[in-house]
Amino acid sequence: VPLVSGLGLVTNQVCQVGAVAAPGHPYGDNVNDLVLAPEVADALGAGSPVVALESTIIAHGLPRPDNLRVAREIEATVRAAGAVPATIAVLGGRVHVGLDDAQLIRLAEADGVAKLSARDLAVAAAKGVDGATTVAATSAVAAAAGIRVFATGGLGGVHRDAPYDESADLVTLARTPIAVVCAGVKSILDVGATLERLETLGVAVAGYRTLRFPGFYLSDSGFGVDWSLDSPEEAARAVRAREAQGVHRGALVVANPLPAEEQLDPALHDRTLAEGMAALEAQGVTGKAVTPFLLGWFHEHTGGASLEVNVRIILRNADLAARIAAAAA
Ligand code: PSU
Ligand code: MN
Repeated sequence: VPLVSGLGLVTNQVCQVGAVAAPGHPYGDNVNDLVLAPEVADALGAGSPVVALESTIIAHGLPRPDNLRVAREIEATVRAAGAVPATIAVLGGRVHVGLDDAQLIRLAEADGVAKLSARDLAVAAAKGVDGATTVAATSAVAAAAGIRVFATGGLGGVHRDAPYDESADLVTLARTPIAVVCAGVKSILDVGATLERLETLGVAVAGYRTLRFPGFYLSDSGFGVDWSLDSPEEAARAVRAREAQGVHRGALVVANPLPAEEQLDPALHDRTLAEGMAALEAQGVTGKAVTPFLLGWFHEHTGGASLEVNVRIILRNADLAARIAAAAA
């Protein structure tokens, strides 16, 4: 297996990403052992737009068989908006940046795919397992590969009830230079506390064409933000400015709300969430199982409405992320 410095030289091999990962990228001096899909390697080498996509949505966030269909639709949406999709996942312990269709199928259909945060990547490599990457792991891998923009559904954050539970998405975004397009944080969380933590951690937050912070299934979480970015070009200028300044090493969250007419009915949302929280406690679900449990609860108890909304969120974010990546390239 050849080891080559620089992107775009080796495909589907161990690729040692040395020197400059992407123009001006602050992680350029790191050395990474990543398996780049040929198309992703070529795009990064050429400075063409690439959008990172997470795999926890596929393996744990969406029910089968919709998950595979949606995973393909997300990639198609990124392509249609002019960027190369790079779904990130761990296969046989190796960190992959960009999956082919057989690999997507493996992730969507296999049982026992691990849910991997950034801290799990090295142990997963030692164990040789398959795993899906959360926002934390995906953003860390993407930034290390020189990808500037990442699309997901909703970030993890501070959970509502004791025992205290805060997603590693927050601290990881604090030290990861990437733009994350999402519909805010999942509405199953304590949104106010999560926004406070994002501020404390120095994660930049801007609404996309709004000063209201979106609430994932809901267009408005009830909280505001200090900034709005009003076009892909303006968001791309922020991406480039951060790189040029070389001061702030954390993420830029671009919070893209669903139009009000496309959100989940707020009354149905609140009722389903209250029931889901009660079920969580009754069944003793804790830790990393909480988020998949609550998302699954919504999908089962809204007659498919939350699934439809979740898919729309992801596709809209994929489209916007691709436009930002194209404008930044
Ligand atoms: N957003 C979705 N579906 C998901 C998730 C986010 O629309 O499945 C996943 C993301 O991977 C996120 C994770 O990083 O949930 C958060 O899990 P936890 O709260 O255990 O950190
Ligand atoms: Mn947790």
